Amino acid sequence: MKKLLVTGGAGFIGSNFVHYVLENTDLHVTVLDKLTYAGNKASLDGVPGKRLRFVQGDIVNAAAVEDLVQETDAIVHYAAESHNDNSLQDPRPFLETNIIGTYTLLEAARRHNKRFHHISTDEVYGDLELDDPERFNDLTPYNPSSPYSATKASSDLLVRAWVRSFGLQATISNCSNNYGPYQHVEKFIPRQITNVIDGIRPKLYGSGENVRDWIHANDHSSAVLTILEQGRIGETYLIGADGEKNNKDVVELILTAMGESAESYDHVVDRPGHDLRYAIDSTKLRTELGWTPKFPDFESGLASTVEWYRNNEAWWRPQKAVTEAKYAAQGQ
Ligand code: NAD
Ligand code: TDX
Repeated sequence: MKKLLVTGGAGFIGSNFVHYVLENTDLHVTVLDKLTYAGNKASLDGVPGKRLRFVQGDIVNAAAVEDLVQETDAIVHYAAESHNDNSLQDPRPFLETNIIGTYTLLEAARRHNKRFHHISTDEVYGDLELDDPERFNDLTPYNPSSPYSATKASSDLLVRAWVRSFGLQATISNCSNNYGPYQHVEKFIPRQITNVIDGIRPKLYGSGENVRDWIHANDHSSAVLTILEQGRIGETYLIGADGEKNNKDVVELILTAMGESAESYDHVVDRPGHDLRYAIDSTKLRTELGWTPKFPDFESGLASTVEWYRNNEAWWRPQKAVTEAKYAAQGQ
């Protein structure tokens, strides 16, 4: 394997993956990204440029995809509409990119017999009670709640069907909530960090008891590369770093890390259908492929993420006002 096609490589997790691959392997990477509101070419600044090619294009467009798939060795598919709140306002782009876009790539990969790795989320499994002793594993039944997670579940099932029906050489990974540099300010952690920088009180949906299982984006990248290199075809691997925290605790940690009082946040209107808790059991990935996270300490990872947003205001500033105006219109 010498060449990778990375869809959505100008987004949050995709760009972290491109940095990781170019810094840790000799692979050549082509990024295919539509540059929606969530894509930013500047997220790829500073990578070893000779092994990176950037192509602006839409994964829904079969003609745009065809040659790029033909000339690569493997496809790592990150491109998606990714924000739950947006999917509640307007689901259509989610159906187009997440379902039809994945279908378009699968057909091209099938035609050219290419290795395919599909990036997905723990949200396809629905949510858990706060006191449920079980965590999600690759046998947990699908039970998505939002338009976003329903489209991700659809795309996972398409990949499984292409493996079974057409013998596609594919793997799937379902990861928990990522944090780290280059995450759009619409998402929970960057929204609150940039709010504090701007002197706005952080906004907690509902009671703030909802639990997310946090993993540093760098650990997600190392897991994906491990699966790409060593994963068994047709298998699903869950990626997680035992990082469960409720939203209230995360907001308090952000405020404290930024030198503010831990109570200076507001409760706002809850997200409709808000999943209560996600939690990943990543035993299969750890025992079968020997993967372990390198950034298991959430508090120090959060502190370096705060530093990144303090030092990279030019990267996030253009998105901030428009994002907050959207939230204000929703009472959030
Ligand atoms: P993001 O919204 O930050 O980035 C998505 C990228 O895809 C952007 O660069 C955007 O321009 C691009 N894109 C969107 N539609 C496209 C299209 N039609 N054609 C080509 N490019 C298109 O998302 P993210 O948070 O980096 O998530 C990336 C992937 O990881 C998604 O598949 C998501 O479901 C999955 N995931 C995310 C998380 C998380 O915590 N953020 C956790 C688990 C899985
Ligand atoms: O201002 C906020 N206040 C708040 O309390 C925002 C933006 C969010 N929240 C809550 C909602 C969630 O319980 O914080 C939690 C995290 O919210 P998001 O960052 O929107 O992430 P989530 O909905 O959990 O989904 C994320 O993880 C799974 C990614 O956005 C998805 O792409 C991924 O599949």
